[in-house]
Amino acid sequence: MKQVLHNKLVEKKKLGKKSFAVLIDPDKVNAAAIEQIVSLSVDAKVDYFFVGGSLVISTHLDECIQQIKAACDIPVVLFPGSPSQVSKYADALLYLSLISGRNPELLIGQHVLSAPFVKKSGLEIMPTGYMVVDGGAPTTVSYISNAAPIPADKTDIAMCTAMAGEMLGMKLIYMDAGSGAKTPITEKMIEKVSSHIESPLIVGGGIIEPEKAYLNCKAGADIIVVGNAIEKDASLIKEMSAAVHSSFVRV
Ligand code: 1GP
Repeated sequence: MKQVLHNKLVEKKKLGKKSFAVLIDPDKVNAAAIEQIVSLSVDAKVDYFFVGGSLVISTHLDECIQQIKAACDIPVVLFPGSPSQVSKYADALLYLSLISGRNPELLIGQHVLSAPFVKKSGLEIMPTGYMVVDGGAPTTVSYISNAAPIPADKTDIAMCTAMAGEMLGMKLIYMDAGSGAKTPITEKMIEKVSSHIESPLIVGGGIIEPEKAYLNCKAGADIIVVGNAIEKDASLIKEMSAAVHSSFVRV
């Protein structure tokens, strides 16, 4: 199996380099918005585009990714809410297992059903332990997943969940307070989790200020994901990216 992006991430983590990912929800952007986001992202040296959403209603996922790929070299990583959000035009797929929940469908069920199709896609598959943390608002992800999030102050539960995910073979851990979360994940939880795993740690959900992105990185996040705030104000891409990259930690 391909491991190009994953190897790069591991390498970056060893060097203490942080990455910034812009999340594009195909439901919320048209071609003009994608053009603007891509252009600002290239200028701001954004590291990845994550594409997907808990509920993608529109049918232009392929077109959305093809447009991004035609305009730049920034890798496109699928962040799917369901197996229908797999596109061969992307570079990689976060192969998410919702390890914070107890919904068997999202732990393994949907993976079984879509395995041959996913394998045939030729995408780089990145096994990802996906942990939803309470962000103070009922988000689409918690409703759709029908699974309780980890309480925001239960850092030990988050730590043990991430450790278990890693020992089960997940190559990445993604802590998500949910898109549009009122309260993003605390630095305390990020510190606790990151100090107990070796895998790169992705953090997102409700990050609206560059300062927060910076603090999250200092606490141990390796990739910061921002969606909502950028949909509202694309000019934030520059500041967010600069904040994440300035948090470089020499290790
Ligand atoms: C959600 O982590 C992502 O799954 C990003 O969240 O849209 O709130 O930035 P926001």
